[in-house]
Amino acid sequence: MTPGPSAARPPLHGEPTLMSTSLIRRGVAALATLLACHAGATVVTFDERSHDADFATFNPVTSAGFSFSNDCDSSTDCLAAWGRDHEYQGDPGQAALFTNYWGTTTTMSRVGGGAFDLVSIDFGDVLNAGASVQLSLGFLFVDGHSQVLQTWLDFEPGLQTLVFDLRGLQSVSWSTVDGANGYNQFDNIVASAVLPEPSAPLLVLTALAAAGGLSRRRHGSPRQGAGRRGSACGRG
Ligand SMILES: [Ca+2]
Ligand SMILES: [Ca+2]
Repeated sequence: MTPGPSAARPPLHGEPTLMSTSLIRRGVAALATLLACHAGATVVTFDERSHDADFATFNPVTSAGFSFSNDCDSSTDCLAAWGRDHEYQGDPGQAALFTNYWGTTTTMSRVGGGAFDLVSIDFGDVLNAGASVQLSLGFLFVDGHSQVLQTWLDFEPGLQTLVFDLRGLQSVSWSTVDGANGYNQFDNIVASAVLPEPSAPLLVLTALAAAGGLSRRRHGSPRQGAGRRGSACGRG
């Protein structure tokens, strides 16, 4: 018996597949949503370190998938946070971190390594008084090149946002190189991990699987989709 046109068989080499253009379009849209979900940046606030003592010390600090270590000679008290209501607290009611030793360098990298994009960091003087601070920042990129930036902070109490918008960093380091004191306070670091790019075949499979899921749901009974609604990123 000769198979009819609807019988399942693999497409021949060079033969158009049976997938409709609308199905492909839906798959590409689902893929765009998938990729957009990984593009969100994290804000590292250190607020989980807030406390009611005068100050508390740490080193290193990990927060929101990033590691912060300071090169002071001591091992565990190189970084610190003023109490949440302390007059020196750069993030009143919460926590910013500060360098606990004069002239030391703090380095940020991803926990476990890997590339990240850096949007901005809030900086201030350690006493939150508007003292003069000249920062030197060193950016190391995953492709091996580096960049140095020196800048003065403002002379106002409170933190100040420095915007960098740099992509593909391996680490960023900063230290106070001039000014009334050799310390600095930092908070609200906006950064995002760069995830490995899926290979082209995996991208296609992901798009087709997403399109297939949409198609099945479209043809299923209304009850099959009940209780599965969430955000476009599959959370919430
Ligand atoms: Ca904070
Ligand atoms: Ca300031």
